[in-house]
Amino acid sequence: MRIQRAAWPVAGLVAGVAGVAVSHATTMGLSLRPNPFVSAGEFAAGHLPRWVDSTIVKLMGNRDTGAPEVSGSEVLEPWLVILGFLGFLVVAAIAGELARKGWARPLPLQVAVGVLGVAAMIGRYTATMITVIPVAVGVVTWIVVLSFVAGPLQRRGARPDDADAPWGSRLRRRDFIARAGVFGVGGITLWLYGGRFGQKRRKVEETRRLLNLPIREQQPRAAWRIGVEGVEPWRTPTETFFVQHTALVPPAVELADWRLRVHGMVETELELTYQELIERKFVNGWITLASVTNPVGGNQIGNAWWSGVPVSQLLREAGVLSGADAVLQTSVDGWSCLTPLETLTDDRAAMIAVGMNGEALPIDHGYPARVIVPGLYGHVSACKWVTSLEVTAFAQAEGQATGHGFDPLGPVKVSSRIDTPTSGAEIASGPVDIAGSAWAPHRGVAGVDVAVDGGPWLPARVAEVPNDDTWVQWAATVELEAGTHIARVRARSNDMEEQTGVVTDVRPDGATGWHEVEFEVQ
Ligand SMILES: Nc1nc2c(c(=O)[nH]1)N[C@H]1C(S)=C(S)[C@@H](COP(=O)(O)O)O[C@H]1N2
Ligand SMILES: [Mo]
Repeated sequence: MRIQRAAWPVAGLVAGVAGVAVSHATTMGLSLRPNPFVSAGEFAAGHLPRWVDSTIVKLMGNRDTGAPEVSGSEVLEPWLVILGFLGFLVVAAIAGELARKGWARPLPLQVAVGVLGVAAMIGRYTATMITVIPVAVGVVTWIVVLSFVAGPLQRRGARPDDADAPWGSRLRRRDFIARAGVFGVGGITLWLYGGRFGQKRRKVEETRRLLNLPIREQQPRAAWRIGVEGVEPWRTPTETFFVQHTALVPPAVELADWRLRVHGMVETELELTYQELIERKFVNGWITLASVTNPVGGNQIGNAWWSGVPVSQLLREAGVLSGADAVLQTSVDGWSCLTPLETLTDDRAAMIAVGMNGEALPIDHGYPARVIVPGLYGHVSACKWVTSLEVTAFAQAEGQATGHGFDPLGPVKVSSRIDTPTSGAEIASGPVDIAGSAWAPHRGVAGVDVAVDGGPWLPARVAEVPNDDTWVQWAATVELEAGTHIARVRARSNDMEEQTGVVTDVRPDGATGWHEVEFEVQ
């Protein structure tokens, strides 16, 4: 009888530990930094009342040591993490006890803990969906394991002979002990070894950070900014640059294992190590990368300072044979795309990029090397973690990415976006600044027009740009009466293509239509 009473909290503990272990392993596997307990500890330590902080510093008596000031929160942090974990174990045991009355009983408690965990994660870091995954996975594991381990303790479904004393059944007791044992041991093992997940990525990340590349840094000039608040930065910060790939987990490539092959319809095959690649002539350039899947007004577009080796140089070294008109780029992860040969050999700055915004290429953006071709959408050109360039012909080959109903040539369409005002904004009366960006990569933007409430197109001011491969910032100032207004934008490329107002979907060759916003002037 006594054993049976303890069995419920034990089931709760086992389930809780399993949940924490799975959450921890997921955190590591996704290479997010701290698990929810560490996040919560850091958060709590960062919000200590001042008197707690100063008391600890006094207790530490580190005035006479001459050591650098230790803050109370730094001292307390590891203890807060442990405290949080112990607190969780108590809650887990209580959840087990609650399960006695039915499996759904502990649910509110478990969900509440999950909400706290999510709050801890996004309170400390940027609120991306991915930081929530380890907590969600952990809570679901906790719930499922609890009902499974406690299953044999439940009266329901008992056989007639043991209906009155479920614990009296030896079979059920054995069943419970087996389940609790397996999940308990499994949970603790996973907890101890879960740190191995994602280890490779952390190691690769370490190497990447210490790399010293011959990159010439450049900051955007003031003249490239239109100077209106609310416009997306002209240089997209790496942290907010859009990320698109089919791989669930981006490949972590060690430099020693990486090679770039140039082969196919060439006179001489090349196989370069990373070192051999970066010893070649370097180019740097401001280039805007857009995705064909970017909807009108969307953010699947970014502008960065890319550094690398011209593709044309490698192709020249290899010697392209006649009859070739395409290059099949293949990634370490198996993704591939077919790129028009001409765009890799003409005057544009197509490159094997190893640097982005003055630093070694981030893993998510294709470390150690990816291709960037000015003027082409990513799906036909921007192979990340690239390892092979096969010179071929469109008639013979097909890239994986070109088989999804998207245009195989992939030139970026002339397009534009209003960043401010945002849709639904309420603006004070007076002159209104309407501003945003416009692009026609490699052709360049010749002009931008704005129209308000279906009125005539008015030319916008356009900021300077260093070259035709980037987007431009634009702005127009209009006097508007109080009420609801609609603003639209259109751009024109240097080769006189005007952005069409005809609305089409992103398939097959990129969305069209004018971006418009509706806002309120007070
Ligand atoms: N290996 C690999 N490379 C890839 C992709 C991919 O799924 N796998 N997606 C492509 C697409 S569709 C785009 S738009 C760009 C996006 O590059 P980014 O993630 O650096 O912004 O990468 C391209 N390169
Ligand atoms: Mo894309």
